[in-house]
Amino acid sequence: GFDYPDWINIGAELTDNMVDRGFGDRNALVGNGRARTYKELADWTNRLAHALVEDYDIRPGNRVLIRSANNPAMVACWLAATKAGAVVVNSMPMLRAKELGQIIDKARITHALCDTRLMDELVAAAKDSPFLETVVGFDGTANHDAELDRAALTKPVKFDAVRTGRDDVALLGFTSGSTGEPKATMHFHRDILIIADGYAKEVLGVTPDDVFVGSPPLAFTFGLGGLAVFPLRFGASAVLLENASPPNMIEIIQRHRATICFTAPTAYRVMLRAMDEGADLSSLRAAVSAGETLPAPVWQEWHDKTGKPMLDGIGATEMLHIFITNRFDDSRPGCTGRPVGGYRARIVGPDGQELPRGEMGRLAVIGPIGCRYLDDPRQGDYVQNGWNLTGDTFWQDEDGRFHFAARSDDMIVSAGYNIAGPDVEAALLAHADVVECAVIGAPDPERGQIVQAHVVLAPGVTSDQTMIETLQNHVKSLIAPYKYPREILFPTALPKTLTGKIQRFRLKQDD
Ligand code: 3SK
Repeated sequence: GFDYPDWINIGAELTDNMVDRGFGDRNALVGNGRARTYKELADWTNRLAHALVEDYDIRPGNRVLIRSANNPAMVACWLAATKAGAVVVNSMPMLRAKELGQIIDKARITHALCDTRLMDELVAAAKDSPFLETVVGFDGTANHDAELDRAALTKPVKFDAVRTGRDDVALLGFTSGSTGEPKATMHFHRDILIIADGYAKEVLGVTPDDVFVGSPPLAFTFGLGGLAVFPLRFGASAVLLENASPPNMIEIIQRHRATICFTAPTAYRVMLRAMDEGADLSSLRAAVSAGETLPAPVWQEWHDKTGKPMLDGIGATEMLHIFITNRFDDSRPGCTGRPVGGYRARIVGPDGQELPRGEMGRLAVIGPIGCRYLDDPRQGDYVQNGWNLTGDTFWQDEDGRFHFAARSDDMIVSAGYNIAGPDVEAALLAHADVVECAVIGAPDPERGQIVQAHVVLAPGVTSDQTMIETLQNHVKSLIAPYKYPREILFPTALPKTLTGKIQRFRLKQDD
């Protein structure tokens, strides 16, 4: 089991305590052209925490939204707000006012810390919010030249972190459900330590010499774990990229001799092609793949080229991080592996009964971290008899390894992004020329799935390439651009039940 003191504050745990343990002079975070040691990170977050409390009146339990791309300032704001006892919601820079508004209202956000380059959409969302009182800008570049940075400048470098209980909520991780209604998952201070002392220690064996790199946003708990919690828990370092395109990651892996990479299969494919062109990725000792299923040929080619297995894993925002994974000495193509220490997993049928080995069913998992939705009736769907019922269909082989079969619900997983089809439909329907539409995930060799829209146009409107581009741009202007439909088809009608419900499964079958 995991045995922690009654009082822990994860903000202090990952900074001041690391200095006390002798890591002060080692690099913690690298980004935007600058490296910060653990001592610098501790001082920075303490100054920020003073400013948050003294100048912006943040109190324990306040819900604080952070809006930023991946950079050291975002991590510093997260740790500082946590030191001040806040419950933090990290959010992605691509979200627009409508999506931010949903999060703000659901989590009753009172304060927002925002990279000044990303203010517009947040200010628009704040206008409509009855909860959000204070929006403070910080400088996500290395210049420290924004309101919050100036307030922090003159503050002391020591701060007594709020004495939070190990099972006080520290973090709200947002996930969009298949209905498009976002859900907030609550996570305790101790949960954040458990993902490091469980998965990262047991599976990755992180040492202070490790250098982490990767693409998932810190707003996604996959990224927060892999690019902030895991390195900081073990005195290692992370290189944070605002633009983590595969070519940028390849350049950074070579320049910093990165040892552990967290990304999705699409990026590993590009890395394999880059190796053909001479890229030297030999410093990587762990290639972690999650967020979408890892195709067996990618695993195989990686193994052939590097002599090392890839570590495919499955996690969930509900469970905070990865709970089933391959190991360095037990990894196979087309297989997700075995539960992380402390977790049990099984395959269940429609009534929750355990299915025999080899049969496909819903993946259920139980362990030290479980799903706790904030004020959401869907809690009872996800947790039944103590088991967390993920939305994924798996099967278990005779040796006990788990194998992914399909997503069970309507979520589209494209290049590591979870996209709720109904969100895209709502955006399309806001266009005057769209009469009705249905959005599905269509198989795609590069991205796993792509967003495919079936759109019935108003009479007389021409269904040509210009219309496709018009609708794509329209969606990008309303919701986060990564959700736009890469493929748009123009049927004259949609398949429907007698009661008028659109039959999306029939569109999937037609694919
Ligand atoms: O597999 C996922 O989608 C996931 C979600 C949250 C945290 C970690 C992972 C791998």
